[in-house]
Amino acid sequence: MKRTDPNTLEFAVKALESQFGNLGRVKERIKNHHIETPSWGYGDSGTRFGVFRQPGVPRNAYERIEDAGVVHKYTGVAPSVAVHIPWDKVEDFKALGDSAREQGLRIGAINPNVFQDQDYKLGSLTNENPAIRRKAVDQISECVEIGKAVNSNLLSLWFADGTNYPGQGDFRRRKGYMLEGLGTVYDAMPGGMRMLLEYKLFEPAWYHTDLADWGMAYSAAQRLGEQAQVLVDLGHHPLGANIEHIVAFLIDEGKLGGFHLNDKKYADDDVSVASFNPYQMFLIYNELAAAEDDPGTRSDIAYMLDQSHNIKPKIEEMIQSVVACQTQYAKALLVDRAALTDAQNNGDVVRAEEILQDAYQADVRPLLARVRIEMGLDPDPVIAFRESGYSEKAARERQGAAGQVTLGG
Ligand code: PSV
Ligand code: MN
Repeated sequence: MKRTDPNTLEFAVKALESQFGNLGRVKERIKNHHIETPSWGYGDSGTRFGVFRQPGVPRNAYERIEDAGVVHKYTGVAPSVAVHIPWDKVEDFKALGDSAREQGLRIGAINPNVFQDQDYKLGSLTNENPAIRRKAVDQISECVEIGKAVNSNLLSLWFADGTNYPGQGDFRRRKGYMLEGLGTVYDAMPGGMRMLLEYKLFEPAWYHTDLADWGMAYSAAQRLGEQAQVLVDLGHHPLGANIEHIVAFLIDEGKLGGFHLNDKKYADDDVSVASFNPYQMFLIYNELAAAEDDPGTRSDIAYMLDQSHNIKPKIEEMIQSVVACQTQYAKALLVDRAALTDAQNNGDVVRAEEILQDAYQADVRPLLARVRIEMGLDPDPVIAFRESGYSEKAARERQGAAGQVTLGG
């Protein structure tokens, strides 16, 4: 980790420009590419084997938002924070929204937690007990109200609902319950609000999950209507799934609502974005950048991190992850789309792949440093954050009650 050398920075940006042409538009797009950070990524988190507590972690929702403000301060592109209810439940949500605004932030996606209450052991919206189904609907509808109070237009839904053993539940009956519950919540949403449906192959249910893959989430979103879309969490697929293809398909259908960005090696590992598989992240961004260039596509896609920072210091990992997104997005913006289409039309497989590689292999770090300088930021956000002394101050000041503990992301 070295500071950007101002003498070589301009030279490196010029070298990129001589290869890829004027970068003015690319820089503007990077400045406007916003990544939302999750409140639950700032608190202590871990695995089912344990939680390693870190000094200075926030003790409540207000302090989590304060930390999100710091990530925005050093990156300039993380102006919103997702909340998880009841983890972030406060008396006065308007006051929480105001406190976010004071830090230059807004509250983004509202995520109801319908997976930890003891009542949900056999399902929330899909529970055989109508009283429990109603309880889940009420809890999610309360999040619609919270969204209205904090001026958020995103309701982000993930369900742990599923079964652990064959015979435990009736797939089709549960499917009906799921659609019925979602329909009630959908009808309670105000006009501008979007419902994002997040699917996951497995965990904590090991036999089947009610919304197991993009096709099931897509089918539910189709039935619900325009305001329902699919959320792609990068960790929620079987190993080897072609996520960029799923992304392209959903974009084309106008049904890609958002992302939970992270990386994985084995399962839903929730490690930092692009730490294992940067090429996959590049190929996903390649589809997104191409869609942005296509005037016919719906472009209201929410980019959100969903990671579990159990080993790295949380704010640093968050900054690192935002930068990792910017890095792969910047590379995707360098792809020569006209040349790529030409190579595809001519069946030139080697040239097509080389065009992608030209962009992917480019070192965009000087470009991102240049962008930050133009935004009035320090070119090296992790180093600048370390030098600020914020972590040491938080460790001194945030003594006492342990904060919220989460076990996944
Ligand atoms: C589930 O694994 C998930 O990805 C959902 O988005 C949850 O809301 C989040 O992690 C936190 O548990
Ligand atoms: Mn997620």
